[in-house]
Amino acid sequence: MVNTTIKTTKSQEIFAAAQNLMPGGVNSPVRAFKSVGGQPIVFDRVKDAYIWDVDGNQYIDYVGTWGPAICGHAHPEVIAALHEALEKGTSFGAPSFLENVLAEMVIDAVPSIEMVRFVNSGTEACMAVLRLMRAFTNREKIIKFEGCYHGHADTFLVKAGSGVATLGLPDSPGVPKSSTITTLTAPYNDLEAVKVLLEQNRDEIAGVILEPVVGNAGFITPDAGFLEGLRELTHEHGALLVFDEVMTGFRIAYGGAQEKFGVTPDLTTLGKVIGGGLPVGAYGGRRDIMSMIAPAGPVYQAGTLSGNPLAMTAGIKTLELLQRPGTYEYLDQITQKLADGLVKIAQETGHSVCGGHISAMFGLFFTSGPVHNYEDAKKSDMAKFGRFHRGMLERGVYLAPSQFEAGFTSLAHTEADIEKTLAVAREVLASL
Ligand code: KE4
Repeated sequence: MVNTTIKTTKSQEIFAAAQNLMPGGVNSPVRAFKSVGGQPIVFDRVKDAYIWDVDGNQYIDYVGTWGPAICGHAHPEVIAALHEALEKGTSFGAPSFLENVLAEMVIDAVPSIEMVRFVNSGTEACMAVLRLMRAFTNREKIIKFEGCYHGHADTFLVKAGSGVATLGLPDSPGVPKSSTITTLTAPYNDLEAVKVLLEQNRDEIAGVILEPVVGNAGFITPDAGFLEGLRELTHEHGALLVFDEVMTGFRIAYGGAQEKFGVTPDLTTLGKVIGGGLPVGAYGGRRDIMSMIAPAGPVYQAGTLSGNPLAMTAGIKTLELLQRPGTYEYLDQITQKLADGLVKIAQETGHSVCGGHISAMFGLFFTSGPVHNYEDAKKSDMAKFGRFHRGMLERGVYLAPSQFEAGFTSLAHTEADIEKTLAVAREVLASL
């Protein structure tokens, strides 16, 4: 039996059955709660900032289906737009005006994007952008950063973050050496390491790809000058700069981290928010580079459900909601109250912690820190994080089930939700 004070009978029954049907009982590893212990709760429905599990327990949600629910779950205007779209069919596999609409919104919003291609996940977007950067530069090697996660394509599964870090699978079986031999890694925030790699592999690096604010090694922010330094170094070496904004896009700011920090990459990947909870990924950037993508150019990439009308509809409505005045001020205000409150309460109850937020993204490490990179993040007390996670869960607060993830707020989170979360956190932290 799981040592929990909340009634989770139905969750346990369903999850037990799931494990005979799907590997680990889940369709994405991090959902299995492996690193925090205990069993996951099985969701029944979500609305606004809340989750209800199959046993009827209610939770304040800080995962937001890993980012898409930035306007709150099941926003009435998104649902209404989807109902209308559904009447016209679920998939076309042909051009539709909706694709033009969302493409124009993305191009208008994201500084680096002059042209965009929609796909069905962040992984697909990162796979495509990898092929594109290699084709454009006629070079094969890439530089990524330890702890950053760019989806599960072979080439990126090297010192990756998120579920890979959580499960301690820095180099997953089944990934041939030939796929990773061209992947060079550096510590996040270490410009000197990047400079050395570029010089040691002169004229061989197609590009540098990173999360401009890390969410997959826990929440790690770029040091002052780091992003600007990468922009200069990649220019100097004829390499492309790629921001993976699958998580940060439209969350850190409407124009993403590149707008917030004023650094414009050559290519950007997106996902999550732009699908409003339906499967969408995207990659885009300079017109001269994107024009290489088939059928305009020779670089092949395709997808049956790419630009799906339902996903486009949910994305369009979500971005419309985010464009409303006061959105990012509100997100910053409530997330600051939450993140600063959690750090303060943890310190008051005797824990070594560090953490913070940028806009609607936050994180907390059980280490005095500071956390500048993945090595620092790995020094945090994972066991304590697991106990914290379970304690919060039992009191109706749903946090990401891994130290190597970030937290997400939404426009639906109220001041009262934040107050309640901080009160629960004080109780849990005092008991750890
Ligand atoms: P997806 O293929 O999961 O849509 O996107 C991959 C991806 C790419 N780049 C970044 C920066 C990402 O954060 C992600 C996916 N994020 C994880 C959460 N850390 C998705 C959750 C999961 O794997 O279940």
